Amino acid sequence: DGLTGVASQVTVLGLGDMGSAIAKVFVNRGYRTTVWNRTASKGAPLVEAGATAAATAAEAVAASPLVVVCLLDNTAVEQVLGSVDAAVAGRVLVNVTSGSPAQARSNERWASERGAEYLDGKIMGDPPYVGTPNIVFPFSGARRAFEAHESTLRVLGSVEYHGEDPGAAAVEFMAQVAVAYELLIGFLHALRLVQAEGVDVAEFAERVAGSLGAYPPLLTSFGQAVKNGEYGPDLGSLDVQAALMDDMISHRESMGVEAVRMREVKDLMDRRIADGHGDQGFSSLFEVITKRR
Ligand code: FVH
Repeated sequence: DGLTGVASQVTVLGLGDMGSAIAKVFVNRGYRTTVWNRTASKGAPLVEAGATAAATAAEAVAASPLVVVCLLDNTAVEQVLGSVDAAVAGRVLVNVTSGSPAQARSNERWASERGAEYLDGKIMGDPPYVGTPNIVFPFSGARRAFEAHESTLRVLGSVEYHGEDPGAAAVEFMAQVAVAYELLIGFLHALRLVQAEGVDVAEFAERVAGSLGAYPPLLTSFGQAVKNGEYGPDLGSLDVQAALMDDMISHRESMGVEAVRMREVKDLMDRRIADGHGDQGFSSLFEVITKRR
């Protein structure tokens, strides 16, 4: 069964762009790979490459000790696992479908009630990078299952283990996605702003790309400041930074560009200053984010 030893047989449920990339890597690395997809025709290229197509999800699960689930969302996961039900007994389920920590914990309970072990995984990267170190898979859940199958999971890319809480990988994933979305939506607004001022957006993007090298040390110093609750005047004191905010906001508004994020920054700065911490820096805004009035 899936709870002992290294698997040479793997099942993949879900053959969208990501599931197909995962299955292809297993086939290429010599794993006896069984695949299943709701729309069966998507399995054809994998069968041609050497995989075996199962007629049902339950048959696919029965074929291998290790079962990787890669579907659109948790609703699809619940539907597909519901059709499999007791056939998961003795299997290790590795669910790499995007979803929340609560969903991961609920899936773990479902698997455990049926005698399966559950690992929640998330995917940070795109399908072409599967099988390379340039895609990251955070995992969490049963340590025993992770350690038994770590070498197989490493075939997929860079692997991190975040502990026994099945929700931990989703916590990491959702926070990393949030950082990316917040950064990128801010960047798109900046592109709107410079374009409205007649600046070449591609050239501006190149300059921003060049300046991103300054961020890693800033992020790690913010992490330390928040952890220790000790805030130096990073990016300058808030008193000085706040003096710019009205101009930032009115410039955006004058160019017809959304200013909601700049208003939020100004509001946080004003509150931190009102609390008597105008001598501290940007990282200290963490304190007012967590203490809403
Ligand atoms: N593709 C990417 O770049 C991102 C990278 C970051 C992580 N995501 C997550 O990976 C999961 C799968 O994404 P995907 O790219 O493979 O998505 P699709 O190509 O749209 O394939 C979706 C598969 O899910 C099946 N499916 C959907 N609903 C159901 C259902 N109710 N019952 C059974 N299967 C279902 C769908 O089947 P079909 O439409 O082909 O019949 C596909 O196999 C996802 O969580 C991303 O957030 C990928």
